[in-house]
Amino acid sequence: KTDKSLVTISKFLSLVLRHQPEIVGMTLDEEGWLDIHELISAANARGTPLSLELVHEVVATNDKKRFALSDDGRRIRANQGHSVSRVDLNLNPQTPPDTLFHGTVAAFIESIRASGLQKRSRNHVHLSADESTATKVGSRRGKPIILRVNTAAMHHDGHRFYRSANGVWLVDAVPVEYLKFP
Ligand code: HQG
Repeated sequence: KTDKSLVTISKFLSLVLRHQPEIVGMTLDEEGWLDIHELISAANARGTPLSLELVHEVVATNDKKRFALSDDGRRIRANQGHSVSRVDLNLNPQTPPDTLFHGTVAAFIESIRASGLQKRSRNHVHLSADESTATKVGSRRGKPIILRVNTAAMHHDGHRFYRSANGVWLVDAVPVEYLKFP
């Protein structure tokens, strides 16, 4: 298997497990899980070659640890990034570090200054623990701009933070008064 084929499978799994399970005729459960064997059958029926071995390899080697297996190994879900609004990952609120980072691009700055960070199509605003990760996130869209988030103040003011299994910080919104622009 080439790295490229694993990336293709990771993209397919992200699409199904975060956004559009209906493309394989499936529905995520309330915590975002799908039965792996049902997923494999559904993918193959749709012409996307998938096997248990490939699923395990993608889960184990994925650069951002995007997917998790259930304890019994029978189900799979995406660790974060969902747009399926029904999904509640059922994470416990956690105290964030005093500062987190958000990587974005210049085209969005005016709007962010007006309305803060909004979750847009996803279920949460995604924040990074370090600037280098935020830089990578921003670079997906162009020249990155890094915003610093005063998470200590947000936490003090009662905003709830969650940390996904792969280390991404999640919050409902970041009002503009907690943002520091470069
Ligand atoms: C922007 C990837 C205008 C925000 C990454 C971002 C991450 C606003 C875009 C994960 C805004 C949403 C999520 C406002 C926020 N006005 N624009 N008020 N508030 N935005 O993709 O954080 O590889 O939904 O700055 O690594 O870019 O898929 O969020 O540019 O972890 O696993 O609206 O996706 O992970 O974009 O990325 P996204 P994101 P994966």
